[in-house]
Amino acid sequence: MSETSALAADMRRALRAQDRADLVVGIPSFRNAATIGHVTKAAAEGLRRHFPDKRAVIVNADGGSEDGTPDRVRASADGVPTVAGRYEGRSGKGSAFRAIFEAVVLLDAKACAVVDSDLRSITPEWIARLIGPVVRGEADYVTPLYARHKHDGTITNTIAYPLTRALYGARVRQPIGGEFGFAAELAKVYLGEPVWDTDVAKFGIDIFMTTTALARRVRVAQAFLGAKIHDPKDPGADLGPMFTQVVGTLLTLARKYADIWRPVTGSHDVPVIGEISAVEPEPVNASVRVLVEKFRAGAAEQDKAWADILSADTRDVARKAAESGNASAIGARFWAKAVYEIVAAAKNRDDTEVLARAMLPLYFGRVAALIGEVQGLDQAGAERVVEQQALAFEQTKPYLLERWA
Ligand SMILES: Nc1nc2c(ncn2[C@@H]2O[C@H](COP(=O)(O)OP(=O)(O)O)[C@@H](O)[C@H]2O)c(=O)[nH]1
Ligand SMILES: [Mg+2]
Repeated sequence: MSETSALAADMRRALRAQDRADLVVGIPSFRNAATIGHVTKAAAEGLRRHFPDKRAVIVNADGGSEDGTPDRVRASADGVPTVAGRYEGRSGKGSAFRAIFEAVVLLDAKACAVVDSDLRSITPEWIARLIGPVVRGEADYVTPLYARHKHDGTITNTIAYPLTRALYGARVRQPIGGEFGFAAELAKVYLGEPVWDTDVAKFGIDIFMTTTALARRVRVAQAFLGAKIHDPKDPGADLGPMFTQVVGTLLTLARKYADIWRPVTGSHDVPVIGEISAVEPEPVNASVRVLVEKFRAGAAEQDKAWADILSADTRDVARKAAESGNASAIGARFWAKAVYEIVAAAKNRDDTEVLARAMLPLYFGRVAALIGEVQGLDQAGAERVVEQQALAFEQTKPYLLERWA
């Protein structure tokens, strides 16, 4: 049974007790007491400095932290009205966002920004750049653009960015960055979609928001935010569940929006808000040894699934690369083809999570290969490698269309 609301009674009451608002800043959290105070302070200061004439409310939707996370928000809001509490329903970031969308509607707000609670590098300017374009009527959906260390954002770099770009034709560099700005109408669209029992309630939320915005052809802009510094995750150690949630959602949506992406060829730039400047992000660790081991173990585990999903050629190359521990065989073109075989398999299947799990070992292999490809390169050099890979996805798209048909 699907919950009809993610807002618990006490949060709903607290929101009703507020006057209506123009702007909402939403902060999802789960055990972020150490960092959320700084995020709240930056949000409050951004609202005060950049939108002095607007009425704003900060909404913290928490997953039941025992470390006092919502208290830190209340204590750090510097006089900006704040509603902080626990959301209802499945635990996950997406349920927290659902509660925030509902708060936007209840407060009759016009625009909202959401920011992660583990951010160290957020400044008041982020709020201006995320909500400003929506307030000024220049965009309906704003994605972040930041400098990330070359080993951070591996799900973004290997699949979310290149696949979203090739499917929907928009060069949204951080489709799952976590920080977004959007118009209230879009929040209503999100609430109306029948996704809240799926991985969208978890880490599928970001790709759901971006894909829905692109498929509906709303006006999208990217906000340059400098460097993203947050609690880092090692791609080998931490990212398996997040990968299947993001990719499972991506595949489900590819199925739903096939009529929209099939005619799209090439891609176009998405406007950037704010001056892009060079910034040095903090290094993120990635263990190639762990990645290659996960590639090997996952390949053995998924061998039967691969037989159903992948072409004989692709399976053969992937198997040999995994068995010999030679991840460099998972180059950009090969990776694009393998991804497309899995996307095409989603045409006639509901179990996209199974398909995402079949892709996971290949992703570990691809990340290991990519770490090799960007070795010794600076930020700009690594960025060029990611762009080359995105081009490979665009150029290989006819293969997807062929397999889809
Ligand atoms: N409410 C809630 N928030 C979550 C949950 N999982 C993650 N978040 C929040 O979602 C944001 C992004 O999560 P994070 O782990 O930093 O993911 P990443 O930065 O994408 O690797 C943070 O603000 C988290 O506190 C959850 O289960 N419930
Ligand atoms: Mg984070």
